[in-house]
Amino acid sequence: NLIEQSKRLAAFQSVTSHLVPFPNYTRIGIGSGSTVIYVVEAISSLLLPSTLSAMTFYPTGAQSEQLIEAAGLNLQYINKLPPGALLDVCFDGADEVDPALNLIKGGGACLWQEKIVVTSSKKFVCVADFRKISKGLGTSWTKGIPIEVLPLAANRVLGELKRMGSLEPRVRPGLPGKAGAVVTDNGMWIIDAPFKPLRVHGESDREGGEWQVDELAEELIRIPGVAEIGLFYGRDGVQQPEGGAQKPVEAY
Ligand code: DER
Repeated sequence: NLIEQSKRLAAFQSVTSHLVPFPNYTRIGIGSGSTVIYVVEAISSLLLPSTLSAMTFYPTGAQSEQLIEAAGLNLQYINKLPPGALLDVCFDGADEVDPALNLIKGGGACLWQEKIVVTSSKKFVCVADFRKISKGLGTSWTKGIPIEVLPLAANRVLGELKRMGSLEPRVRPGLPGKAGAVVTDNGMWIIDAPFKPLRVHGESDREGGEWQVDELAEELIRIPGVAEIGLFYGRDGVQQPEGGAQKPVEAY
């Protein structure tokens, strides 16, 4: 169908542009979700076996790890990266992309390891089909900003989010067959916190609950009990960690 075709096209285009021309890359990060399945398919089909055998692939969670293994690619974990070393490139999806390439991520509850891998990479290629492009985060992805939290602190965080103007924040329930909350690969819970669409530039209207994306991110990450947030910065975002990228190179 159209959506799957556009995801696959975006994935093949991103690998053609950001990996095929660089056979000397040795460390590649692989994100989580359904679009990244096509990224791994593209990598397996567009690169020579001899090139692939010299590359190592770093996952962002259990699903990503399975993708790498099923494709017969060399698997390694980010904790094996020498301190100060960076991956050459990482590919990951997004739930929503604003004009400054700020992202909502975490629809697949893998945001914590994703942000670690993204910020351990020299280049972050965000693979996002037409549905994800929006004028302000929260416009098309209305489920809320995914926030990874310590289960013990979930109620405290919910209260803080409501105080900040989140509309009905809630702990993400498990799917049928899993009583209770979604438990992430890190043993944590996810809270989805809907806000009014985030402003790309300018300042927040805190009283009105209309936040500017950077200002909201800086408040959310400080709430005690929050492990990581599903807001990733684009080009105009806050200073990137030394050497690591949070800004996607392209949104396809
Ligand atoms: O959970 C995540 O961060 C995923 O990368 C998600 O944002 C993209 O998932 P999709 O490719 O299935 O839309």
